[in-house]
Formats: sequence, structure tokens, C-alpha cells
Amino acid sequence: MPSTFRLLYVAYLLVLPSGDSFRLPFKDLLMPPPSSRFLKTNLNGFLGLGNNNNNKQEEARLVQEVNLGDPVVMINNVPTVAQGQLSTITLQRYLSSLVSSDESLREMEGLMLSIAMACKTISTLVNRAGINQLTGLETDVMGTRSGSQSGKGKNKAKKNIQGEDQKKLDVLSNGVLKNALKFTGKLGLLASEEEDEALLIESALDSRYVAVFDPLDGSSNIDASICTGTIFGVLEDDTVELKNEYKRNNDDCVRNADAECVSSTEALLQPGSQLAASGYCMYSSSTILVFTLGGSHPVIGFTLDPQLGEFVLTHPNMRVPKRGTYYSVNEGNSWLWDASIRHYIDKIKRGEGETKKRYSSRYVGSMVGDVHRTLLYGGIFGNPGDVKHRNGKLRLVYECSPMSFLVEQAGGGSCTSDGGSVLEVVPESVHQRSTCWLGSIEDVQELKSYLTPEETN
Ligand code: AFP
Repeated sequence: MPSTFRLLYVAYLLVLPSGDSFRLPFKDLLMPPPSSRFLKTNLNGFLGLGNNNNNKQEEARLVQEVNLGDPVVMINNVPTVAQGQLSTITLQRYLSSLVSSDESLREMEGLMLSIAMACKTISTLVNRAGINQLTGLETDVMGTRSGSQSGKGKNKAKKNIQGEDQKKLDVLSNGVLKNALKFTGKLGLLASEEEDEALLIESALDSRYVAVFDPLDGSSNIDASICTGTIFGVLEDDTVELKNEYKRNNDDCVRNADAECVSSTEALLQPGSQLAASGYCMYSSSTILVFTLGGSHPVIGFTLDPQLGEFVLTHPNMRVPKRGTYYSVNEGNSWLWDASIRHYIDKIKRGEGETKKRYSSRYVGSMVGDVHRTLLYGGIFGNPGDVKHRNGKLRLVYECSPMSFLVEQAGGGSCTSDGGSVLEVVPESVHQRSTCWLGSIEDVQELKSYLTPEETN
């Protein structure tokens, strides 16, 4: 039996991901398994066997204590995964270590943990969508699930305020996030792609933060099991507007169909440069939460370990490569683009751009997936707008701004299709659209050299 265990253990190591933060030293392949007990529980989880709840805590303890030791290295007071070790730094542990050196981050810690909790729930919903019949469109007929993709006939597809069909999972994810954030008591106001109006959280009016989010971006891909994601931004509300408004409206609070108190959006209409935090959670072959708290904080990524049910630190300091060789844009619209953008894309794909390298096209059509790849591999992602849609398809407040903030914080660049700064655009409404490009700093600079402000006038 011991030799069978050894064989299985080697097979297990061979199929582990091999990124920097995950790579095990080759010598580990030659060493005996640390304990057959560990191997058994770990393999059970890995193979999806014996996922008995009673075993979960024991598995977690064994994974952490027996196999992995304590691979934490402190860099600038921030716990980081030691080279060659599997991560045992959970999101909670990471955030509490930040709070212990900076007490002012305590509210943010609560908020981030709630977002992470919601993302775990959405990840499960997305994973089980096909099994639990959560694919397809949300319909207008209460309690009826059409199962139809057309939205025609009696069960007409529900639309969001922008006239887009809502998927069942759009609506569910929105509810999950809304509830998670409401109950933190740390958030006074929130806005979402799937909400017509901004919502005032009556129980948290003294709170310091307001949040914006796209609960399930890329949901048109969901029925094909292609990656989707949640995008979020957190802004500080340093005005007294929120409380004053509540006092004004308290007696006669305007409520929406769900009896929620709707609000004006003053505190949410801040440029992206004012974001206190932003990030996304990608639901793909792994569920990965990537965020930054701005300032001197890095962009960090946590992967949901399905065995532990925890986000563990896997990408301690994400930096966008200065250059890439991918462009990511919906080329089906190229005939409608401005000439300058057509010219730029044409040059880089022919290898006639600054690098003289031929760029390849990569486009998922799910912003979170496209941005995540761009963050890791470099290159440029864009939603340029065209003669029909001058401001493109993406939303400024909960897509372009949070993603641009994150990418710039990781050393990348971003701009609008007239070469201006995405982060300086002051929104006039929560659901306003904006063109946006982001990615490797030198690729964005090269694009900008093609753009002229006149093009968009
Ligand atoms: P859905 O959420 O409707 O799938 O839209 C996804 C999205 O907002 C963004 O994630 C994509 O980058 C972009 O739209 C794709 O737009 P095109 O389909 O026009 O390329």
C-alpha cells in the first residue's frame, strides 16, 4: 500500500498548477509523502471523493499543518507566500495583518470580507448553474422559469435599466451581493448594474463607504460555461450629503418595487481616481479574487481553494508586463471604428507597430476574463466605441473606472478613445457608458499616439 500512496502522491504533484507561487521544488517529487493520512484526505478532496462535512476541518488542519508548514514571508509588513510553497495565507489573515499595522483599514476589512463571501456564493451558483437550472433569462412572469432563451411570448425577458436582457444569474448575483453588503453595516449607499436606482442602506448611514458593482459581468456567456466575473469599486463618502439626504427623505422615503429606499447618487458620482478600493472576482477554471486598496497597496490575487472553502493568497503583487503581444477587442465592430483605431490595430497585428512584433488577437467578450489575462500576460484590452455608439458598451462607474484603477495600480495604463484619462472622467449618472482601453503601459502609450481628441467630437 505505501508504494501505491507514493505513486498517487507523485501523480498529484504532477498535476498541480506550476505558477511561481505554486511550484513545488522538484526534489519533493522524490521524497516520500509527508504522511499517508495527509495524502488520503488531500486526495479525497482533490478527486472530489468523500467530501463529507465532518472531514472538512480535519482536512484543512492537515493540509495546513502536516504538509505545508508556515510559508509566510513578511515583505514591507505584508504577509507574502514564500517561493516554492503552497499558500496558507487566507484573505482574512491577510486583511487582519493589514489592520494590525493600520487601524484605519478596519471598516475596509469588513467590507472586503463581505464582498469575498458574496463572491464565494456567486461562484457556487455559477458552477452549479446548469445543474440547478439557473441558465437562461429572467422572466417577467413571477415564479415562472421559461427555460426559453428567446424571451418571446408570455414569459418575456426582464430587462435592466439599460434595456439589456437580464439572466437569472444576473438577478441572483445582484441579490447575493446586495445582501452581503447591506449586512456589513459599513456601507451607506450602493449602486449596481442590475438596479435602476442607487439604494440607501438605512442601517449604515454613518458609514464611511459607498460601493458600485457589476454583479455578473459577461453573463451572456454563462449558458456556455465561459468565464464571468463580479466587478466592484469602493468610494469614500466624505460628504455629509448621505445623512442629510436621509433626514430629508426619512418620513417620505421613496421606495422601489422591493420596498428599498432609493437615493440620489451624489456620493457615487466621483471620478475613478477617488476609488478607495477596486477589484474583480473571476469565475473560471478557478475562482480568483483580485483587488487593490489603492495608495501604496499592491494589486493582489486570492484563489478560492475548493478544498478549504477559503480564498488563499496566490498572486502577492501583480504587475502588468510593460509590453504584451495580445490585443483584445471586438473586431466584428472594426468597420465602425474611427480610422485612428483601425490604423493602430492594423499596425500591431501586421508587426508594424513600435515593437515590430506581430500581435495576436484574444477576446473572450467577458471583461473580467479579458482584463485578467491582460494583467498577467500584458497587451491591450479595449472597448472603443464606434460611429453608432460613441461611448462604447461598457459602463464608466462599475466597469471602466474600477478596472482602470486596478490596472494602473499594477503599473499598467488606461485611456478613453480620445486619449484622455478614464480615471479623471466625472460621471454624470451611475449607468453612464464610456470608451476604455487598458493594459501594458507601453502598449497604451503607443495607442495614445494614434488618438486625437478631435476623433470623438
Ligand atoms: P454581458 O454582461 O451582457 O455579457 O456583457 C459583457 C460586457 O459588458 C463586457 O464584459 C465585455 O467586455 C463586453 O460587454 C463585450 O461587448 P461586445 O459583445 O460588444 O464585444
